[in-house]
Amino acid sequence: MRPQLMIGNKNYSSWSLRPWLAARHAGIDFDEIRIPLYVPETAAQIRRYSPSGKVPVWREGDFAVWESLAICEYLAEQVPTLWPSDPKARAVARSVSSEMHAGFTALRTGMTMNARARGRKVAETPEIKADIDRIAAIWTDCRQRFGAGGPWLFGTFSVADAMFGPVVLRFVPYGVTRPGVVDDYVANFMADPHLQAWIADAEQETEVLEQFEVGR
Ligand SMILES: N[C@@H](CCC(=O)N[C@@H](CS)C(=O)NCC(=O)O)C(=O)O
Repeated sequence: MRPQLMIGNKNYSSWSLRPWLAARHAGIDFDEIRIPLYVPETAAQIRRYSPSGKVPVWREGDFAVWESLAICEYLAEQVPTLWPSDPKARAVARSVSSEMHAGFTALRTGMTMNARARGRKVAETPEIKADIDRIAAIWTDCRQRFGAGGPWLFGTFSVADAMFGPVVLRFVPYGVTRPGVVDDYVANFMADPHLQAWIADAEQETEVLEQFEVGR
C-alpha cells in the first residue's frame, strides 16, 4: 500500500507544503489526500486520519506520523540525503528547521501563505520586519557556509529548504524583496518544478478563505 499524505488546501496550508516538498524531492511515492480547511466538515475529516486533529499527517496503513518536521525526519530516515551529510552542516540544518517550525509568528500570522495571489500589500510591522531580517540572516549564513554555490541552503535540497518553502509563498504574493541572497533564493525556489506543480494545483482550487486573503 502506498503511503498517504493528508494535506490541507494547497493555496493556504503552509504546514502541508513542507513534507509534501520533502517527499517529492526525495522521490518517495505517495498518494495525497486533500482535506479542505475551515469548513464545517474539516474537523471530523481530519480526525479520521490525524491523532492531533491537524494536517499534515503521513500514513502507512494504521501507522501515522504527524507534525511537519517529524514527517520530514521520518522521510529522511528513508532518504538520508534529505539532510546534509556533513555532521556540522546537518546540525545547522536541523537548527534552522527547528527555528522555522517553532517561530516567525509575526510573519506567519501577518503574511499568510497564499500560493496563487500576487501584488498584495501588507505593512512590514517591526515584528514582521524582524522575522524577515532573521530569515535573511539564516539564508545568507547557510548559503555562504554550506550552499556550495547551488540554489539551495545546503547545496542540494534538504529538509531546511522544505521548511522555508512556505516563506517563499509569502514573499512572492506580498512583494517582499531584499537584494542579494533573499531575492536569489526566492527566484531559485520559484523555478523548482515541484513548487510550480503545487502552485498550479492551488490555482485550480475554488475555495476562498477570507481570513487568509490579506493585503488586497
Ligand atoms: N505544528 C503543526 C501545525 C499544523 C497545523 O496547524 N495545520 C493546520 C493547517 S496548515 C490545520 O490542520 N488546521 C486545522 C485546524 O486547526 O482545525 C505542524 O508542523 O504540522
